[in-house]
Amino acid sequence: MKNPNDPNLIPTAATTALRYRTTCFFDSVNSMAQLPPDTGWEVAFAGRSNAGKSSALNALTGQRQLARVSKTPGRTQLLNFFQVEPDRFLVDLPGYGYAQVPDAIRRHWRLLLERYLRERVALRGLMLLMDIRHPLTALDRQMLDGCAHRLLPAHVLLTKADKLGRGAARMALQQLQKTLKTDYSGASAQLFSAPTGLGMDEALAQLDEWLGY
Ligand SMILES: Nc1nc2c(ncn2[C@@H]2O[C@H](COP(=O)(O)OP(=O)(O)O)[C@@H](O)[C@H]2O)c(=O)[nH]1
Ligand SMILES: [Mg+2]
Repeated sequence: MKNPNDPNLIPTAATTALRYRTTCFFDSVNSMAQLPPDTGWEVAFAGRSNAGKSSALNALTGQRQLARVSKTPGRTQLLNFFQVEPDRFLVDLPGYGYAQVPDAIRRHWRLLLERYLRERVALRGLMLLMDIRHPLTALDRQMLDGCAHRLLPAHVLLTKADKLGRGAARMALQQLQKTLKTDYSGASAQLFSAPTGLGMDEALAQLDEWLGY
C-alpha cells in the first residue's frame, strides 16, 4: 500500500477516494497462465494506442506515474494489473491498432485479449477509451461486440474532451450515445479529460459500482 501523502500523488485530485489513491502496481502478465487467481473483482481499461489509457489510470488514481504515459504509442504490450486492494484490480490492457508491431506479436496480443475478455470471471466491466476526435473505430466495435457477447457492461470514456469546445464535445457524446443505444445497449458513455478532471467523478462512480464498493 502506498502512503497517501506520497509526493508523487497528484494534489488536485481531491475527489479521488483514498482507496484509489493507494492503488499500486501488482504484476505484468503476458499469458493466461500468469493471471492472478480468478477470484476477485476487476475492471479492464482498453482502447487504441494513444487514446489516453495511461493518463486516465493516473488521473483516476490521483497518481502521477502509476501507469506510464507515453508519447510513443504501442509500448504497453502486457496486461498490467494494478491492485486497489487484495482481490480488486484495475487492468491496463495492451493498446490496439498500433501499426508498427510485428504480426506475430499483434496476433499474440489479440488472442490473449480475446481469451481474457471471454473467460475472465473476475472481470466486472470494461472501460473503453476513445479519443473524442476518433470515436468508435472498427477495433472499438470489436471490443464492444466481445462485451455484448458475454453480457459484460462497457463504459466509454471519450478522452481528450478538452481538445474540443464544450458544444462540440457534447455533440460528440450525444452522437456516440445514440449509436450505442441502437448497436450496444449494454454500453454507456461519458466525456473525460485527464488534465482538466472533466468526468472524473462519473468515471470513479462507475469503477465503484463494478468493483463492488
Ligand atoms: N489534451 C489531452 N491530452 C491527453 C489526454 N489524455 C492523454 N493525453 C495525451 O495523449 C498522449 C497519449 O496518452 P497515453 O495516456 O500515453 O495513452 P495510451 O497509449 O492510451 O496509454 C499523451 O501525449 C498524453 O499526454 C487528455 O485527456 N487531454
Ligand atoms: Mg499507455
